[in-house]
Amino acid sequence: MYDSNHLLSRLRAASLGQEDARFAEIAGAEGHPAVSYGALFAGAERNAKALVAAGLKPGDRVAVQVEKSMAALQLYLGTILAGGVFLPLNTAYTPAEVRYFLDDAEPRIFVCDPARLDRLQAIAEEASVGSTLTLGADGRGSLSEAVAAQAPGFEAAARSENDLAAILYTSGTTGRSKGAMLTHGNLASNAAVLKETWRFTAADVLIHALPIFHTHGLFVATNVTLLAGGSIIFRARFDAEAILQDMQRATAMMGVPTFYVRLLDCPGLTREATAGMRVFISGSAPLLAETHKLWAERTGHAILERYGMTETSMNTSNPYDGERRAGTVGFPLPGTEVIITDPASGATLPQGDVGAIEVRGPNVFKGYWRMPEKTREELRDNGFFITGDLGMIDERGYVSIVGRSKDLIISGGYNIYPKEIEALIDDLPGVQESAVIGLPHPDFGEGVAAVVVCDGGQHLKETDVAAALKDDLARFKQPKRVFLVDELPRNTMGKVQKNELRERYRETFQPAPGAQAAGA
Ligand code: MLC
Ligand code: AMP
Repeated sequence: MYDSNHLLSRLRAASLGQEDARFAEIAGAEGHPAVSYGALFAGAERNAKALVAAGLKPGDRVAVQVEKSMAALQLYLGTILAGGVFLPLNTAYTPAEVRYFLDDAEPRIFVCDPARLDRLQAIAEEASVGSTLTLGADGRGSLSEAVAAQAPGFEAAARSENDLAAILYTSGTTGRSKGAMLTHGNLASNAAVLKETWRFTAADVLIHALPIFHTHGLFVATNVTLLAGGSIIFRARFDAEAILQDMQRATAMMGVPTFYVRLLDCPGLTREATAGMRVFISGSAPLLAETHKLWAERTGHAILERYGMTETSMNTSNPYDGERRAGTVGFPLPGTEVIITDPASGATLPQGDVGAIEVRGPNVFKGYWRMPEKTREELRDNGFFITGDLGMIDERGYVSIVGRSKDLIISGGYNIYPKEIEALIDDLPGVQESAVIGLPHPDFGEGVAAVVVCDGGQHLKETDVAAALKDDLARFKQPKRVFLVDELPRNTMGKVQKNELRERYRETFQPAPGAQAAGA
């Protein structure tokens, strides 16, 4: 029934005929209800029908800003089944941020939380969205009603590997978010490679505590499990103590480094507690070698670190068998090429040199939505994508990321582009200019701080800046500290020296000397 749909036919293959097999345990819900594969896909089919009834045609975007739930996952699968392009949005985005995505992507359908409908309905109408539906964390809403009215059974829309399956927005160095266009082939090929590389099978039970609006939780965790016919323990949010309990029944976990740092703070994290676990995978942000070491000492497991991006899905991974080298992101995945180039000339550098990381393979996206120039700047004619990360490949072939050529902060696995925040701060009355930087943070890896120069004679306070950003920026992007200064350090070319600022304020979020470090 799904044969003509490139991605869904693959995601369904392992569970065909296994209708009663468990796909998920809904952790935290009363009685921990289980969802079978049969129920998962019946729900996806109902969603597909409801979307088509709401006007969806193949190729149309379905923008979604809803809390994590099984119904939201079925909406993802239903969208693909109906030939739509899934466009998930971070639940932390403010209406001002959502407005940009709706204007830019022109979705046919927008699904939001019923509690936010009042504020978002008008925005959706102004953006000419065809139909706005709701889906709450409790499963209620107009989409849920439309879905419940449908019977299962749906002839999948024909989609080939080059058709779009999703658009995921990723912030840009200019402050304007870019929609990364991911095809059926991108997602299917990456999931297949990861399933093999990490040895996922139907016997696996994955702890799924990541959000489902990003590549990591939506595609890596979910698609790999589906492809293997395994199951997940589905948690609405990260909770270290609850996850320790989950490890009694699980075999695998995927998380951002903050997960590991927080778990290390739990006295219950021991060899015994993790004895049934097969693999711990980390990515989305650098895992400190120290965290890797502490984890191995406490649990006997070497965390398997991998490297990916919204635009490329996963590129490299430490080996399942063989040494998982702390501080490296392992080898290029089968089918993916990684080269290190001279940032200025683009020439490939000799092994061991540090340069720009470029990747090519079936995982690499099709380009940025309606941004041909941006696409040309970052995606070469020969298929190599310039990641914006700086790195090297050692004599054994392990890739290390040593820095970024893009001005980017990664906080708790979320990407934050300083430019977006600086533009808002610079617009505030009384502000002359600002520089937003990432500083070492014991929990989030990097924490956002803003350094602000006031207009002569103005006496702004730190809290004035924070209050002014409240309604415009998602909470995780808001500076956790604001410093008011007389001037910003500049080099002879007039460029603001962010390195100097990072050095000056580097202790800001660090625990006081003598206090116990947060696990890392
Ligand atoms: C929450 N806060 C954050 C934050 N998360 N601030 C900065 N960075 C973050 N990541 C804020 C909250 O708004 C709150 O602010 C305060 O910090 C404490 O919140 P919390 O309750 O402790 O946060 P929590 O809900 O526990 O979330 C932390 C987290 C979450 C790490 C679990 O951020 C998370 O799930 N991150 C994963 C992101 C992810 O999936 N990335 C993958 C991207 S894909 P206040 O002031 O109100 O108290 C990708 C490609 C790849 O990168 O390679 O995978
Ligand atoms: P995103 O655009 O949100 O998908 O974030 C992608 C970026 O996250 C990459 O370009 C890297 O800078 C970073 N990243 C992902 N995985 C790792 C990792 N294992 N180590 C260091 N950085 C990583």
